Amino acid sequence: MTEKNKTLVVDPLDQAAGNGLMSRRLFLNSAIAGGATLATAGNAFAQEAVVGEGQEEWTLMPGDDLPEYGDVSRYEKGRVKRFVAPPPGLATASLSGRTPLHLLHGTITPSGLHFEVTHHGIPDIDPDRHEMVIHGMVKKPFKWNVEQLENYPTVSRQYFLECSGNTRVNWADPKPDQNFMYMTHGLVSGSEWTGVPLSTLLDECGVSPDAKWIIAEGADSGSLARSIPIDKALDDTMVAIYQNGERLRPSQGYPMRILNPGFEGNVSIKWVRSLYVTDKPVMSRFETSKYTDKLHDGKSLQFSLEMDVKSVITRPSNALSLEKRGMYEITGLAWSGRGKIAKVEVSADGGRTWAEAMLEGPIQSKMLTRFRIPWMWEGRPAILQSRAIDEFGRVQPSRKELLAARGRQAYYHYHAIHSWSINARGAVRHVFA
Ligand SMILES: Nc1nc2c(c(=O)[nH]1)N[C@H]1C(S)=C(S)[C@@H](COP(=O)(O)O)O[C@H]1N2
Ligand SMILES: [Mo]
Repeated sequence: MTEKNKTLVVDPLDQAAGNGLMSRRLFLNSAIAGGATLATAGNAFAQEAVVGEGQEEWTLMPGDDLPEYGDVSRYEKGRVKRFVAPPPGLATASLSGRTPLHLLHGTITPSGLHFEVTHHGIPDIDPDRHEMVIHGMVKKPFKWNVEQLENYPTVSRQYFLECSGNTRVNWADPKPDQNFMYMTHGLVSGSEWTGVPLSTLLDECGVSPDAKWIIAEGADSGSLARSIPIDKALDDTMVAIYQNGERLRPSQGYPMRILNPGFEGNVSIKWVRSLYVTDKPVMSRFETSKYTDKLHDGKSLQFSLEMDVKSVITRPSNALSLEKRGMYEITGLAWSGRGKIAKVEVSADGGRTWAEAMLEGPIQSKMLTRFRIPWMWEGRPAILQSRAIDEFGRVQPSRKELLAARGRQAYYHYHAIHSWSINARGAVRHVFA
């Protein structure tokens, strides 16, 4: 195919919304399907030149020995997390590393790239000297080390984890943040978590019928503590010991952590050492001065634990500009703290018209869902947006709607529609639309 006839003639019937959005089925059922029609297609090559000369050195000699624990290719070492420096002068500084969502495909975040938030650094825990105890309003307190937990019947489930501070720069900024998207959205990741349902362990201890809360506390130096409602603890909370098939990474809570699916990340206590069963919340600093939500009237919401319905386009994004006109795939991630994603709509004209994106299955409750839709970019300016809807009919709000409802003094739980503007040269910027 020559460069010239690569320009695609698109059947108007395949158009699904304004400014070039195509039917989500286009790549599936069209005669024009295939890499050659994409603007990002590879280079043409002259057949004769390939054989024989100019052989690369790796084709000429035996390769390396086998590693005991595999690492990524040395050419991939630049695909790393990004850190946000704590404000200067803080004694106990929180650190966070953000997942480079724009460099990943699928829905599972490689363990080494899982985002992390730690308020007191990463403790170096010897698993032989670490135990978790359940005590308080129980018939019989028990404690377990990781070996003992591993002998229980475990469950493996895929869940997203999101810090409620994710995307918080978008609350107040007078100007949209132009850092690459992991700075705005990189505090969310998806994993397969394996662990023991907390209900199994609570059962063994015999929880009092008057119990209402469980206070989970970590073994890090600041012993972060949060209160978990008993209904959640008896529903799907787990004590996770594996992540993506391997023992937890130190950053994620090695050797054991609480995982509260769909809840704000802060409640999923890492390095957990104590679960205290009680009838009232602990009112720790992390559920009073932090992780509460200021409202218009000066009052604050407390225990706003469930994460909202949210989505973001990861490609194209401000880290990945468009090089030429033609057909692209718009793709991104959607999630809801309450259940499954039911639908994602995409707009290329700043929200005037919307087309339904294809959701990649199996769609799992409280897990990232990938969406895709073909887009014909003719070189005109565009504003790309995605809007997620969950199985309970919750719709991701526009920025305007969210600010009207919550005001600008809010800090956590920003989840509005995110907008990428594309100019005639294909450069992508974050805009408030
Ligand atoms: N013990 C302990 N647990 C913790 C934290 C912490 O600093 N200490 N940070 C919390 C916060 S704010 C978040 S968002 C999640 C992040 O989990 P991750 O680092 O595995 O992504 O862990 C939570 N659990
Ligand atoms: Mo967090």
